[in-house]
Amino acid sequence: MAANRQIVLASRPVGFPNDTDFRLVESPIPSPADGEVLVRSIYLSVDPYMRGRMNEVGSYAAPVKIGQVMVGGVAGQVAESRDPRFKAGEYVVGDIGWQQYGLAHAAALRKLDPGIAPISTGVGVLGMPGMTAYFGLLDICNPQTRETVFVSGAAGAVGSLVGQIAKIKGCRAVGTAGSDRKVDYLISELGFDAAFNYKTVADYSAKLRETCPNGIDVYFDNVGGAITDAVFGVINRHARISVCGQISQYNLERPEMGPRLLWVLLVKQARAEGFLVPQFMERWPEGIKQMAAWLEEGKLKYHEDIEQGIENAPRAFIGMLEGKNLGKQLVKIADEVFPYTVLSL
Ligand code: NAP
Ligand code: FER
Repeated sequence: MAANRQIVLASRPVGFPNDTDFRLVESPIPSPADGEVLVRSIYLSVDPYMRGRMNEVGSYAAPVKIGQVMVGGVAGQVAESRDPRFKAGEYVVGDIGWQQYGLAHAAALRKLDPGIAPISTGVGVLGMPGMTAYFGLLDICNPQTRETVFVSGAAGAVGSLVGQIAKIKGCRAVGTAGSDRKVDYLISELGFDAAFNYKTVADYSAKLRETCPNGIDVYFDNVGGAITDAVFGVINRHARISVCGQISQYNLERPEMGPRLLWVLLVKQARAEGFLVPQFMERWPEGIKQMAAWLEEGKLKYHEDIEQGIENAPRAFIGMLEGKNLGKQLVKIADEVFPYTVLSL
């Protein structure tokens, strides 16, 4: 019988992760029990939250144990089902992890319709990152026509969608990203009104005043750190800040110190709110439906960077943390098999 290739956590990173923190192992392909489904991974999503799960102390979720398969969302195909709701060959999304095959409870899987969009979108624009952009912007910040929406980490999976949703809502969209290529993509491909490269701009405050002449009404923060400190200096009265991520802090060995800025919220009568995307889980169908409609209408674009092979998942993950990705970073684990045929292992 074929082996299941898996990537396990080998050691806990100190600062930035590297290849040796991961190990490729092989184990037998498991069999589903009653109510379970065996999923064959096609696209693995690598996401910033995984860095937090590699730490010894968890925050909102338990750490991955040493030797345990790395956690991760997968778009794949049902290889074997012991639940009446799923048939072999159907496309699904689930928390399968960094492995070629994994078990899931049927209730924890979501079906994908390949007729709506390529299945890779199930872990991208029509999945967790897409719902993060959709609810994190619209629910947390309630952007209004002609308001200025600023997004950090703007060329990534979440940020690239946030700016486009802001445009759909009639806002001025401005963002920051880590390369000139990304900045160009935001303006010429995605329709951002302005963007700048935070790695080459020295004075963030001056650049924010230049690119956001009317101030910032809505800030969608993917990054934290010095960019966020500067944004606080230009927010308007009644600004709303969506605290989505703080990726500039995830790989630090010691916490960064910064200015004390809560007084800005006070004098601007502004609001900052953190969120975790599963809190909107009951409303994901509504969000996915709307995002799929915008895709169909050509109002929303997405880009995927795809690394090949389970063995390259660590490289793809580390590359994403380094900013090598444009849009959503995925790993292609296997090819699709013609739908609705029974797969032999
Ligand atoms: P992503 O933006 O596709 O990829 C991560 C990007 O972060 C990189 O491409 C890189 O782009 C940028 N980055 C890395 N180090 C940085 C630094 N020191 N300063 C500034 N930018 C840096 O990832 P994503 O999946 O869309 O996630 C974006 C953010 O949303 C993350 O903070 C993530 O934790 C958060 N998130 C939160 C939730 C939630 O429920 N709250 C859900 C999903 C994601 P550059 O080239 O621009 O540096
Ligand atoms: C989740 C909660 C949070 C999740 C992802 C996140 C995969 C992301 C958090 C972050 O990046 O900060 O259940 O599902």
